[in-house]
Parts: sequence; C-alpha cells; structure tokens
Amino acid sequence: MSLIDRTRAVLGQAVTVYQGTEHAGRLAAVRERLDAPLRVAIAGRVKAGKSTLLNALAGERLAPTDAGECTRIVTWYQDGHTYQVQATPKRGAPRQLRFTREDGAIDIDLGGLTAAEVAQLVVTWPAQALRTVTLIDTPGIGSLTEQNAERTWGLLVPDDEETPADAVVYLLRHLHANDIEFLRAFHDTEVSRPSPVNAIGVLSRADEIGVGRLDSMASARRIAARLGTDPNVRRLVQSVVPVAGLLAETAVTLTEIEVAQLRRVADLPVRQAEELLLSADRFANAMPELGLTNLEREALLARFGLFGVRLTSTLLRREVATTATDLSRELAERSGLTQLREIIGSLFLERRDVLKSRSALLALAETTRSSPRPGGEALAASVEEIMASAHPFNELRVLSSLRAGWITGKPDVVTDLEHLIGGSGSSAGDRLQLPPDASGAELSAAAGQALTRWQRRAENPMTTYEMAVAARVAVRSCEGLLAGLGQSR
Ligand SMILES: Nc1nc2c(ncn2[C@@H]2O[C@H](COP(=O)(O)OP(=O)(O)OP(=O)(O)O)[C@@H](O)[C@H]2O)c(=O)[nH]1
Ligand SMILES: [Mg+2]
Repeated sequence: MSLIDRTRAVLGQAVTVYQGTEHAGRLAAVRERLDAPLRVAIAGRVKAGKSTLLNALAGERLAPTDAGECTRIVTWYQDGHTYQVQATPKRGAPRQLRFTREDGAIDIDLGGLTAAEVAQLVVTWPAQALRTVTLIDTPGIGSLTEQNAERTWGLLVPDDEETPADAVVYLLRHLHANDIEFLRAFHDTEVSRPSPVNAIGVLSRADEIGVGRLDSMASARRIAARLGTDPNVRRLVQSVVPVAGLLAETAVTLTEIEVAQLRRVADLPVRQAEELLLSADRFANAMPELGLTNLEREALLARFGLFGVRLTSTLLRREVATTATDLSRELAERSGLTQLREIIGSLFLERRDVLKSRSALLALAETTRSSPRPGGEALAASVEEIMASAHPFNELRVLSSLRAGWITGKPDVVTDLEHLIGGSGSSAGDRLQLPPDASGAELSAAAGQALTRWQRRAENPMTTYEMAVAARVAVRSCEGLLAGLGQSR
C-alpha cells in the first residue's frame, strides 16, 4: 500500500476512535486534505516581499502589498469554482466577507472586524496556478508586533494539533539571526532535529542587491549560492534561489500598454536612455518630450522597479523579446521566477504525497498525545510504525541528516547519496543525475550500477554507522527506481 493510502487508512480509524468528540471533525478534515493541493506558506520578515512573490506564483495580483490591515492576517489563497472570501474570527462562527478588486489586489472589507480579531482569511479564487498548490500569505515577523510573529509561528510550528502548512518558502533578505531562529522552530519536532525537507529559501528583492544595476541578478545569484552552501543555512532550507519578486509579479501580469510605454524608452538612443534611467527620480521627471506623464512613469516604477525598467527597455531595444507574451516569459526567467517554480516543482510538488502524509501524521500523533482515548494507543503505534518504516520518510530523514552534517563522507559520495534519495528532485533522471532525455535503458543501467555501489558501501565494514544506515536507504531507493523503470517499459 502506498504511503498516502496508509495515511488515509489510519486517519479513517482515527475518525472512528474519536467519534463523538470535538476532534472527529478536525481529523476528517485532515484526511480530506490528503486529496487537496499541497499547502505552501510564504514566510519571512516584515516587507521581505512575501505578498508580491505570492502573486507572482499565483499568476495574478491577489494579495495586497504594502499597507492595509489585511497584510497582518494569515491569508489562504485556494482554487475553487466561485470567488469568495471567508473570515475565521477568533470568536464566533466563520463568515463571508465582501471584497472588491480594482487594479490588481483584492480589497477585503473586514466588515467591522479588526485584523487582531481575525484568526485567518480564506480567499477562494479560480486560478490555474492554485490547482496544484494552495498558497498561504503570512504576516511579516520580526519587528512590527509580537502578535504577528506568534501567528506565523502558530501556522508553521507543529506543536499545536496540526501543521497547517505542508511546506514553506522562506524569504531572506539579508541573513538575520531571527531568520535562523525562525526556521529552526519550524522544523521537525518529531525527531527534534532540524529538517530542511519542506523549506526552500528565497533571496528576495534580488534586484535591490545590486542597487538596480543591470547585473543585479548576477550579484544576487552569487550571494544566494554562497548562502546555499553555508552549513547553517543548508540545515534549514534545501536551497536558496534569488528572486526579484516585483519584476516576477509584473512579468506574469504584464500589459500591452506597459510594453508600449517602455518601447518609448527603448526607442531612445542608448546614451539618452541610460541618462534618463540613472535614477528613479530622473526617470520620473526628466525628458518631458518622452511622451509619458509623471503618473505613468511612477506607475511603471511601482510595477517594474528601476531594475525592471532598465532591463525591459534593454530587452526591447535589443529585440530579445518584442511582444508582451515573449517579454513576459523572458522577464519571468530573468527575475528568477521560472527557476523558483522549477524548484518548487521538483522539491515540493513531486514529493507532495510524502509532505502531505507527513503533516497529517504529525497532526494525528499530536491528537493522540494531547487527547488520549480508548483505542488511541493503537493509533499512535500505527502512526509510529508508518513514520519509521515508510521508505519516503527514511529518505527525508537521511536528507535532513545529510544537510545537518550528521552523515559525512567524501564530497562525491555525499552528492551521489543526496541525489539518489531525491534531494534534488524525485524523478529517475534527477536521482541518477542524468539528463531529462536519457533513455529507459540508460536510466536502468545507471540505477543498476548505483544499486551495486550502495550495496557494497552498506556492507563494507569500513563504512561509518551513520553512512551504513543511509546506504541501506539508498539501496531501497535504487530498488524502487529499478522497479519503477521496469514497469514503465
Ligand atoms: N524593488 C523591489 N521591490 C519589491 C520587491 N518585492 C516587493 N517589493 C516592494 O516591497 C514592498 C513590500 O512588499 P510586500 O510584498 O508587501 O512585502 P511583504 O513581505 O508581504 O510585507 P508585509 O506583509 O507587510 O510584511 C512593496 O512596496 C513592494 O512593491 C522586489 O523584488 N523588488
Ligand atoms: Mg504581505
């Protein structure tokens, strides 16, 4: 039986055991979530660019950015058939709220409630991008108020009865002590060891790192790469990618009008364009003959940032992209959004069943601990059995031990192991480090060799205890690969 089926079965038993108690409904909901999209929270410090990035991932401007009461409320964005907004007040029954949408973000009328009185908002919005993942916008933690921090913690730290989020995209601007502390708290209390399995780091507002210069993204990539190899960061997040979120959001919502406006800049002689774009202030005010009003220029700056205006006008001038569609694709790529989507795809979505099972089982384990009940012990034992025996969980455990530095070895051995157990994506090609167009025969041959290699390592008396345990997991992964490849042939 697959992991998700085993999880579903044990939750079914749990609903029966807790029948007639306040927990039954919640456990049934936990079970239903196994069939719902993966829940990914966007977290980070105040003004890190969370809501902007959420919009880029959603493909629409939904989350309010900048000011507004709603930025202080945990808000879910989920796919559905109708447009609606529901508030869960801390006291009283959930209620529908009125909302409007002008020029992008949804403007929610809290209907007399204050942000502090609302536990969470759920925005249901038919959107293609939300079919595979539900995105959760969180209030910035760090300086504003302790209350905000508490809410975000409550969402992510599984010391409550459930972990509402299956995974988190954590925005870092400059690495800050709070960031590390926050990430640490989020991770696996199950074995009380940090686990990077469900967290990705984003170096956000990447365009600002190079003060908007055209090579800003290159600088940001270097910094992100350095962060990504820092042992302190690696044990907390799987990888760090730089993203210019504002430009990413604009890329996915680009209009023909904006392209036409920037074409005016692109049509200027290079020297004049460079001069005009020396600063945001100059772009907003200089060269009245350009044919753009101050308001239009400020709107462009708000949407693209100075970096985005420079980059987009350069792309237009060099005819790298000429239509809004091509430009949109190009900007998504250059803002780092495309890469982030790929990473979310390979590290979260391909592993969604494991991540969802994991949060469901943690929730159930917590219920059996905090609310004992006849039959509860057997349930707890089943959960433990699944946690300990299911191969995908063993892979996750090895992965976090590797990242935490508990398993060590020669660099190429560690890299091999990390890939084999799915650390860089779960497809056969990712695991075997072969290109996407590798044939079935090539994959099978590589899997066979990896199997032999790791069997030897597992049996070698010179292998350390930790590495031997990991090697046995790798052997299982190879066997799984071979079985899967055999089936697909
Ligand atoms: N230049 C630049 N500005 C950005 C970027 N991302 C966000 N911003 C701006 O930063 C401000 C804050 O962005 P938000 O997306 O609201 O940030 P947040 O983390 O959701 O903020 P809080 O929810 O209030 O903590 C806005 O003015 C954005 O336009 C970026 O990648 N580049
Ligand atoms: Mg926000």
